[in-house]
Amino acid sequence: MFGVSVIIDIKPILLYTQSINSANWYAVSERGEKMSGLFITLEGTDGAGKTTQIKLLEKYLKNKGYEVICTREPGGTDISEKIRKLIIDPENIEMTPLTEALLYCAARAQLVKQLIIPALKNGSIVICDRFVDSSIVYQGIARGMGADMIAELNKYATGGLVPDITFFLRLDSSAGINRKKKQAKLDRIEQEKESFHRRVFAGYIELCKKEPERIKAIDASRSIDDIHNIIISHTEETIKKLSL
Ligand code: ATM
Repeated sequence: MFGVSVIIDIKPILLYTQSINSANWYAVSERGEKMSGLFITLEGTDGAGKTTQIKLLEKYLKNKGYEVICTREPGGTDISEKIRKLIIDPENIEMTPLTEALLYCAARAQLVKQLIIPALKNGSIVICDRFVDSSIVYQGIARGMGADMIAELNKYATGGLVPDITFFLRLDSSAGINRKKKQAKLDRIEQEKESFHRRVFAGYIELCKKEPERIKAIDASRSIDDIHNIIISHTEETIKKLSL
């Protein structure tokens, strides 16, 4: 149904996919099989409103007759949800940055293999709350592990899968965390100092500049309806552009 872009660091696969149709890039599995779904991710600092927008987009696309699968990171499968608990547990204060980065990768590897790739092969639209970009900004930039190293690690975890569209809900980091603080007990990552969340925000801005084609930044202080309309218009545009 759709063309899906993917960056895979294996040249023969890229050549193979390009030769199928030189006008479009197709998502391919690790073995180079073509996929026909659409992969959308939402990113942002905590409290930016991703969950609300995912629900609205899901409803909109389902009403249009698309098969839609919503998932989240870390999580989305039984195994990945168990890993999530381990990562965000406030008691795990001894967790090293490398352990944390690898656990996010492990949860992601399971989700990609078990749920995302099969759904994309099936022609579904997959909407994922966070993906590799989160690791690049939280672990790579805010924790200081290095964006390139984290990106490289994640290529192994995902087989090189890259979303077709990423919506970055841009909300100043302290505003987001303040919203969260009013809600409930904070998890291990939310408990990080304000300077950490500021680095996350700056990391996202950097990433947006690096990949303006894929990442669409939206001012998250706008109304829910405004944001939803921007998201659906961009999604429709991408569906049209990539449709086969
Ligand atoms: P959610 O609150 O969006 O479900 O994500 C859990 C936390 O994990 C979130 N914390 N805050 N603030 C962001 C963080 N996270 C990473 O640090 N790296 C990642 O790769 C992902 C997917 C999430």
